[in-house]
Amino acid sequence: MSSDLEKKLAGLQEQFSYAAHVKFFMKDELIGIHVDNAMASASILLQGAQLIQFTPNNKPRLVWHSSAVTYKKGKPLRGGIPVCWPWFGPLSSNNKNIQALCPDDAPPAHGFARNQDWQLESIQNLTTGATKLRFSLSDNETTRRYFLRKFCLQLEFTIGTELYVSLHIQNKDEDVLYCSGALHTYFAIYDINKTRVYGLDGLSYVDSTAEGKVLQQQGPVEINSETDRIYFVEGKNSLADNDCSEQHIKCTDRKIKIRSRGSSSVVVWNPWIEKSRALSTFNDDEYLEMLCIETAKAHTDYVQLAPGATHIVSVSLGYQ
Ligand code: TA6
Repeated sequence: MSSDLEKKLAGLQEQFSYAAHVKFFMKDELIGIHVDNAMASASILLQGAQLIQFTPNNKPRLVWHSSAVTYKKGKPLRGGIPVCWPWFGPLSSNNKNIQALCPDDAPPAHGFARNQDWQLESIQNLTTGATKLRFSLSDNETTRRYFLRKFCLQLEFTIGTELYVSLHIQNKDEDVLYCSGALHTYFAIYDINKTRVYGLDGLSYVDSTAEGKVLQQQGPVEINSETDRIYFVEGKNSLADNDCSEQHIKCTDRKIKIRSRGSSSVVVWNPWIEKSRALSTFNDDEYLEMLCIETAKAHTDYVQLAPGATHIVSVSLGYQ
């Protein structure tokens, strides 16, 4: 454990000594916070403000991560809810306005937000028994290498019987900010061969495994090969209560409800057999127990923010 990390850990423990049901931890090169309250448990790393597990009390783990993950500074972790920002996927597959904001010739896949240390701003023990945490990331010397805009990201988690996550993206620059991204949630499922995703029937999707061909979903989504799709849910960009997109994952003994707001695109990903073998920090057979359903602003559903404006993307997930 390096002395800088020890000092940072001790500083956080002192700063947040008032908060109940939380404990800071160190895992290899990373610091995280573990929440264990009357409703659920969760673990969130400062790097990427990345939640790596969420388990409602007396229920199976809901948000999954690979048992092969390593906890190395600046290296993305495969699992939990990585925050993909300021672009989704390879920069080259994004709108030209987003590409124009990145001067670097080696842009990281899914942007830099998940590789940066975020600031833990606040912890609240709510009267409901849930725990609310807020993290922030603002532009800095490193981000300016990859992105020519001033910004402030705020990421809020409410750890209760359900998990609520909201990402606030604020343009702090004098020029328009273009970006894309996703809350790239990895769900723990019982068996991919017995899993169906409902709520996408009839929607168009871009099939990333078929050179971006646009197809239409017929019935529930079944996974029986590498699946990497961006579905488009029309007009779900406001935060109005009734204006959310909802999907369900059904798998033998489990039914998971996903409700997203401020997002008109949903990514469905499972690497299946061959890709699992090629992926780093991912075991060959782990495709059987995970499925990504991602609340996104991806492809043509990207964000255009006037100076000072904010866009909010949120998702709530839980067992039905
Ligand atoms: O969300 C689907 C996807 O874009 C896949 O194409 C695959 O690359 C996955 O994300 C994982 O990305 P990562 O950069 O974490 O390996």
